[in-house]
Amino acid sequence: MRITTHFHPLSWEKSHKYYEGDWDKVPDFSKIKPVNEGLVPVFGLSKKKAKERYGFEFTGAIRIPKDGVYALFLGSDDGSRLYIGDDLVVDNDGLHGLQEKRGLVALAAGVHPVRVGYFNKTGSDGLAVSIQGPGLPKTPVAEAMLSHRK
Ligand SMILES: [Ca+2]
Repeated sequence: MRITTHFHPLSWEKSHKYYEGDWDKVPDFSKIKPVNEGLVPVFGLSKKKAKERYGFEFTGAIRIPKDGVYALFLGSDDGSRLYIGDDLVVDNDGLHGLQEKRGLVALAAGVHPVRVGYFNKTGSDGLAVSIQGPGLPKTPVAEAMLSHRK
């Protein structure tokens, strides 16, 4: 656990890249050509084109209200991974039905880069990202907490 350094929010876009493929784990999306990409308001699967064998990578910036230890929750079917900066904070990877994993990270007040990788192989799908921290009951990460380039 460490305090992630601040970065300039205007250098980041809140976006998604959509992929199609057959994976058993979240792949290295940087090595795969996306089918589609664009801005999205929140983490979610609304931009999917297929029901199975697809994935997303979401990037953006999350606004942290005050210094403290935060819990990040990642619920998914199938696998997902959440990074703050370069740190893997929640690892919910692999083939499984809907399940939630939690990770703890100490964060300074301010804006931090966040990245979520997700895939669904077959059957049902789902993705939910939540946060809990000092004075902040567990809540889905809302559009107001996420930044993108103006
Ligand atoms: Ca599935």
